[in-house]
Amino acid sequence: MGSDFSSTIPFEDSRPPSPSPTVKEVDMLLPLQMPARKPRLLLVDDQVVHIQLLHHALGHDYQLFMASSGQQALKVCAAQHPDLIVLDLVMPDMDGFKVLHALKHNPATTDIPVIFVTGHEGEDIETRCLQAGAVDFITKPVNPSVVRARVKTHLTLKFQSDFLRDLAFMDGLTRVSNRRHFDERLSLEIGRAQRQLSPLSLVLLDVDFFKRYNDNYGHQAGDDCLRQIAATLKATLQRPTDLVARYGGEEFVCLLPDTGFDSAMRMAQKMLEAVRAQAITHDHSDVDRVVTVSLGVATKEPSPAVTRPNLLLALADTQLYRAKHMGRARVCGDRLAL
Ligand code: GH3
Ligand code: MG
Ligand code: MG
Repeated sequence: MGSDFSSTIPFEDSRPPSPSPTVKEVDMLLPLQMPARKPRLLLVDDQVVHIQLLHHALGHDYQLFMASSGQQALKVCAAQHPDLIVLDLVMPDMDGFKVLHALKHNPATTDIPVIFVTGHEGEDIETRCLQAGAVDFITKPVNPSVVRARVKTHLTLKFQSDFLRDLAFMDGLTRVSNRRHFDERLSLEIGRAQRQLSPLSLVLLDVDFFKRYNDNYGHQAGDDCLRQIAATLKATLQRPTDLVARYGGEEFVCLLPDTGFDSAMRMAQKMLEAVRAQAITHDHSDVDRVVTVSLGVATKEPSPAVTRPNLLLALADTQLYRAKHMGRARVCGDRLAL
């Protein structure tokens, strides 16, 4: 089964966009969502002999991490972010229930599936395990084929639900975030900027003379162009907290946490140049022979003042309008008045 997890087939984007996938199509898509890396498992048991047994059953197909106490399990979890945990129920000091409780109450670990392993049998204990939030229950002595099969099933379910969640936040054409994801992140980041007194910037970007591009090169070429621009913007932004989203039509928006006005203006200029450097021919643009973009920057400077997301967006929009009005293929920006 190792090979099941070791390859992913690139997802081909075919136009025109189809309506929501059917159940059959989703079934066909989901098995492809296994990560290219080996899935990561955390094995927790206070008895070395049991860890060795599990290691023997699972070591070939997975990257394994081990812990011999509840406390250690929580530490390894925080450091290694396993995809699934096989957890002994009976341990001294901190038993499996306490570990599970701690995992479920931490947003960073609450989605990690946990399979309990115990020497106790019976409906009561099984019910308690499942009610506590475990996804499954295995009894000792552990049968290697059973543990392999259950681990594989629950990993598959985990990766499928991760994939569906990502899909709900992704723009189908360009594969960057969609408007919904952007709106959620913007509210979160505004709150964070207020609390931490850090700056926050937005860059709104619109393709110049894109209607003429479509009219002359066709809708398919227009779509390809949008995909290329999205990829370029993503490559230009390098901080993991930066977000590129398709705002709608031929407009994109970039969210830059912890970024002041001068840095945001520099980033916007870099994006302008990166898109131009793609050299996508556009013989019908009035500003250049290649596809260009206009950009509007808005910055919320560090302040505890409450800012509505729409205010920041409206300022970026006004600046984008100015950039268009001043001749396109340029950056305009302003700080939000507090
Ligand atoms: P400006 O420089 O003032 O921004 O002019 P423009 O032509 O880019 O702006 P306008 O708003 O007049 O036209 C935008 C065009 O973008 C119209 C529409 O055909 C095209 N467009 C919007 N969404 C998509 C898309 O998903 N795919 C393609 N191929 N084109 C799109
Ligand atoms: Mg537009
Ligand atoms: Mg446009």
